[in-house]
Amino acid sequence: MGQDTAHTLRGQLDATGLRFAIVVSRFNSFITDRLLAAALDALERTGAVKEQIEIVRVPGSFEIPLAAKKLAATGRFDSIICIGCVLRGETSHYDYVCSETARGIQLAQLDTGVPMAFCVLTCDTLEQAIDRAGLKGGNKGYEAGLAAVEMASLSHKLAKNPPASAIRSRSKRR
Ligand code: INI
Repeated sequence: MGQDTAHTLRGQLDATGLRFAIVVSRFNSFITDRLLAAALDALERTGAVKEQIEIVRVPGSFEIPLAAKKLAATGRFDSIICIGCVLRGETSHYDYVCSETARGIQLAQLDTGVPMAFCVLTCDTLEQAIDRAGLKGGNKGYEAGLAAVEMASLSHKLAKNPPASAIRSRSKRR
């Protein structure tokens, strides 16, 4: 059977009616603010309006997983975008922050079932980060925004569940 004939499920790039949280680290905010702007642009271009988006600020990347997990546990969001920027210093601190942040975000999405887009840059230099936050390498925030929309849509299809907004308006009616 060719790929064209196989039944294929995929998420749609349509944010209508979906709710998003964006967890943003203040550390290296020169970079994370640019990633945030691009993530918002991606959500808006796919149909989200500001009432569907909540932004939560945390001190550094290491704090992102806990905030993301708590937001997911509220049941109010269809997808969460995690934004940070870790730059290599002279010690092994960088390695711990990178690996625990990535591991924590992965665990948080697996534990809660709420998709989480990973937009934590892990760079050797500020120049590398600048390139990925809007210059040479495009903007990873935009990619993360699109991934969040696609995964929210796919996740509802896989679970045959309505979006969180539909659950909330149904319970309000009761
Ligand atoms: N946090 C970052 O997001 N990026 C960094 O580059 C960074 N460095 O280099 O130290 C960083 N450290 C802070 C860390 O994320 C925590 O906020 C801190 O350890 C307090 O828990």
